[in-house]
Amino acid sequence: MYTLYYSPGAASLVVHLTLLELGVPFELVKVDIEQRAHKQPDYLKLNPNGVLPTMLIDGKPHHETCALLLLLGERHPEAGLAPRADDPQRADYVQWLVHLSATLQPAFRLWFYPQDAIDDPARHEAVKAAAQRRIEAVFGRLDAELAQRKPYVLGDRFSIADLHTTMLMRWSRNMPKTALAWPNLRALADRVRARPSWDALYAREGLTEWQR
Ligand SMILES: N[C@@H](CCC(=O)N[C@@H](CS)C(=O)NCC(=O)O)C(=O)O
Repeated sequence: MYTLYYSPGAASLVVHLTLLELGVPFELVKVDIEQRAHKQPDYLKLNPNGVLPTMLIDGKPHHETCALLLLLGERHPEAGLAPRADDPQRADYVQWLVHLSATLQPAFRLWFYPQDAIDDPARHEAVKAAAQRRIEAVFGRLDAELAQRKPYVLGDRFSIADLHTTMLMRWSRNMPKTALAWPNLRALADRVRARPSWDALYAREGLTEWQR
């Protein structure tokens, strides 16, 4: 049994979407970021980093988006959303997920939280400009890779890597250049956004922007 601690649209979104795609039972607990509930002792006991997501797996708390995605894929091989350890596509799958989490996601963090990098508010715009350059560079490279593999990250095979890519694309929706400007990324996001899980996610998280 899974319990996902989430905030609408946050990094928890891709874990939520993966749970919906897997069709497994789970519970949701909304964490009020505005009220800083994720920095309170009760939540910090679950996730000492004070960030979303956290997921209870059989009652035990775990965190880190990429780790949760890898775990879910492995725990439900019958769903076919992650290549198994002996599958030739496994290496590309793990590489793509880790690249998103280790390179693109931290650049987005700088865009959304420039105060992580530097206290002086007068320099936040410069931090955001650097983050934007990094984000656009990654999207450019991912688009070029997708051009070789399309329509999905693993070619013909749909996987959790497509969900993660689409969530991070969504985060660019209010940036000067959104991820939809890259044609292969856009085609991928359109496929993901056409799935019933996407509408279910929007209904359950109360989201509206960037649904289609
Ligand atoms: N490395 C973590 C980062 C998670 C993260 O930065 N979550 C953001 C939401 S997208 C958060 O909790 N922000 C609130 C804050 O930092 O105060 C992961 O991948 O799970």
